[in-house]
Amino acid sequence: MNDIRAKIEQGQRISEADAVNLFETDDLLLLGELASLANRRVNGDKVYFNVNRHINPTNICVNRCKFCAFSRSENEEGAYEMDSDEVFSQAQKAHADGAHEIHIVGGLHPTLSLEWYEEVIARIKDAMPGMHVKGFTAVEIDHFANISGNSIEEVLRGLKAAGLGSMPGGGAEILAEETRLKICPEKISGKAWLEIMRTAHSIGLKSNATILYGHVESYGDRVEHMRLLRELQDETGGFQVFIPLAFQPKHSELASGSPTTGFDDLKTLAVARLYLDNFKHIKGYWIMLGEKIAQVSLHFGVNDLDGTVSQEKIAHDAGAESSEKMSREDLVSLIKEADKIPVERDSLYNELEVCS
Ligand code: V47
Ligand code: SF4
Repeated sequence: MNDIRAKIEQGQRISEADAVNLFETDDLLLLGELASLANRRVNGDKVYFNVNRHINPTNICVNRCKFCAFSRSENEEGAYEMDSDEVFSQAQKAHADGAHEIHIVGGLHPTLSLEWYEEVIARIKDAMPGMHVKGFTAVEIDHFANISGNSIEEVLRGLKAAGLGSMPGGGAEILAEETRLKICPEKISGKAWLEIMRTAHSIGLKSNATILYGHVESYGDRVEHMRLLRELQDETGGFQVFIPLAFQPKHSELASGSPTTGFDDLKTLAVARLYLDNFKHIKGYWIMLGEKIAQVSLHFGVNDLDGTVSQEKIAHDAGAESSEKMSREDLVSLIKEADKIPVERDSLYNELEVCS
């Protein structure tokens, strides 16, 4: 531990073995101290948030990952599919409520065409040019390539031309292939996920990156996942933020699992901050962490709390107990009460307002 501490204090990169050791320690307060040191060096006491809304156009999905309680098969009870007017009117409502970003992700629908998605984005951007559309995981991009016959790069270029501003980090799950096969056997491989992100970055689309933790994976899997991300980030610099997603265990095929502990949540966020030294931002996604752990995480390396969110479905279908949205005012006071400086950001991390 002393060696690792010295490396971090001197701003040196830590190794995979160091990261596993950090996961294995029970000295949570030491992890918090070191992660706070690393975070302060790049972000000071600022904590970012944005005003956004999630839109999930459909939950019909051909993949049916074992951890997912959101997806349905076609014609199954609870399956839904919005028409483009509905997606548009949800975006309009978000705009009227002051959102700067809409986050669009959904199931892999067997028949909705790539053109349908392009038209929806173009319509939103036409009516609300200032609205940032962050949309479509690498898994959806692969699906669009399959149904359209276009290459990954053509799909990404088409969506970008229609107005896509950046990509969320979903679909990464666990990139280590053996464990990935256990939790989402139908999904694109970890290698394919990374390749799609590489292509997105190469055409100027920034993206986020996630990890889904707290199910059947080992600490070694978590570190392998972060190693692959750190290497790609060294190459492209295209990732904006890393977001650990705490597994919500209810109503899915992996439903026998228990929720993550606050201890593991804070540890995972702190190790991410320490190992991913080339990611400027680490997000504490309050929807999955719960508001209280998210607040404490601001002293464990986290400098971003996502946003007001509004209408979250993926975590809540799997039993998340957090609210489905938070007001801007509540987010600001949650950050201030943790003795940090709230800063409203846009989707590309430009500062909009320092709320001191
Ligand atoms: O890819 C599915 C995860 C992801 C469960 O980029 C689950 O800013 C926990 O990626 N328990 C989609 N997680 C959500 C996502 C995301 C969320 C917020 C912000 C950003 C961003 C991205 O949700 C999926 C999957 O990894 N997921 N089911 C579950 N039961
Ligand atoms: Fe489909 Fe995504 Fe759910 Fe997997 S996580 S079943 S790809 S909606």
